[in-house]
Amino acid sequence: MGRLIVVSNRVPSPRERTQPAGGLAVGLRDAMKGVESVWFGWSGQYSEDSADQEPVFDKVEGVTFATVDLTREQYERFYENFSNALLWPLFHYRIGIIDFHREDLRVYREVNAMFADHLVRFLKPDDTIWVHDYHLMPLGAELRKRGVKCKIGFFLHIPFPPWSVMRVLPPAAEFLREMVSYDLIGLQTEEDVRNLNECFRGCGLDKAAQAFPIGIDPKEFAQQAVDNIRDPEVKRLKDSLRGRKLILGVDRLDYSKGIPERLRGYETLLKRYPEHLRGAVFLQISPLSRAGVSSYQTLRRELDELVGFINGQHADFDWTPIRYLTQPVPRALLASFHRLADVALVTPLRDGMNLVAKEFVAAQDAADPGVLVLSHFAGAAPEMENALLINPYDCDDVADALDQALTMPLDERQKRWEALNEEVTRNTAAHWARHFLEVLGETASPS
Ligand code: GDG
Repeated sequence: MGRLIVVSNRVPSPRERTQPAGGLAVGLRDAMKGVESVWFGWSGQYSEDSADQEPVFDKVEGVTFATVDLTREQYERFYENFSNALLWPLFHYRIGIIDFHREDLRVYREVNAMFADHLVRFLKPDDTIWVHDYHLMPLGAELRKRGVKCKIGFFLHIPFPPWSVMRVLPPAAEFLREMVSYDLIGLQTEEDVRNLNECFRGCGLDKAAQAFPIGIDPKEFAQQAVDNIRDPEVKRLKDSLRGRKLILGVDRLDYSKGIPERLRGYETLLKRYPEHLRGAVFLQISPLSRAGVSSYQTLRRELDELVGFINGQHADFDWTPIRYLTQPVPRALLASFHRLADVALVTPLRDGMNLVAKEFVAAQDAADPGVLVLSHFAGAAPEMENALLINPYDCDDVADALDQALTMPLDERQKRWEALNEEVTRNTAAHWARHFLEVLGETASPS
């Protein structure tokens, strides 16, 4: 068997290489075990001239990490502008906030070509290449242009929009034509598959994608949740609740996650179900993300105002309804916070999968599990029908589900949790990676 070459925009930092954090890194590392593998991508560093550089190779526990730098201009135009201020909102159905500039497209293509130039120098004929995410959609075509005949698979971690939305992207048809170069295209859900297949048809292309819903490493997360439950920091959170129920929200500060909608839903609960006033605390952990992109700065200001407004309206002198953090919480503590929580509130307006929903389930205590309130628009929703599924655009729907969650009897909580946990345990990150690679291996060899 040849080598596995994983390509993603960011590769794990030197510290994360020995301690992979999060489902994706853990799942990929599992798939890389026992196979000679290389993980190629951006170093996270800048240099003046990215074309004239040699990749840095670093072998850790059998995986070779190969990284290259970007220039500041590439970081801004390829990563911040084209990837995060255009493709991200577009693929999350937010046409109203996209920002297209031809110069950004030029640099997006330049970085994909630069990645391909570096890769061809160390690729071997029997390598299998696995490209990840929206930053690198044209990479397969760039590799083919350079004569690469290896199997190349692509997995998109975010949703794929329908043709009526996708065609807003000026180079949509070009991108779709280029995606045909991949031997296998994996998406998160059946809905995404329908959308991409419709886009292919819209452009007269004969190609089809497949769904590979991503999972987490539930054992590892559950273990962290149990191991750290007596940590002094976790105890501090527990003591601070003084018997009140804990509603938890955890998301990068991103407009796709529906955080303002969630806050309005919680405020509606306080207004319509006043018995929960002082009876619960809502902890929202939202580490800052993509702070250089203006739509993220706007969201941050909106949240600052909304949290202040709701707390001002409803707080008492010894009770604050919302605790809001924009710093990240260490993963080990986060796992135990999930275990302490009575309710997880996961309300994306659109999300590829949403691993937080799965992490919450994995972290629960089977004897006294919490309740998951989950948006229909998370990619995880079709697998998690035993959650309380809500429409985040309807604050009354969110409030009703919160009330139901906060008052749900133990036997119903257990029944729902057991079904959810079975699903989370069945479809792990390791299973996801192995399955994708298996199907890629079975595709007909490129001619
Ligand atoms: C993309 C897609 C898809 C969050 N806050 C903290 C923290 N986190 C961790 C969570 C979870 C991860 O970050 C977030 O994963 P999600 O899946 O929820 O969302 P995205 O970052 O948008 O990921 C998504 C995913 O790719 C995988 O395919 O599911 O749809 O958008 O693991 O726990 N971790 C720590 N501190 C925090 O404060 N340590």
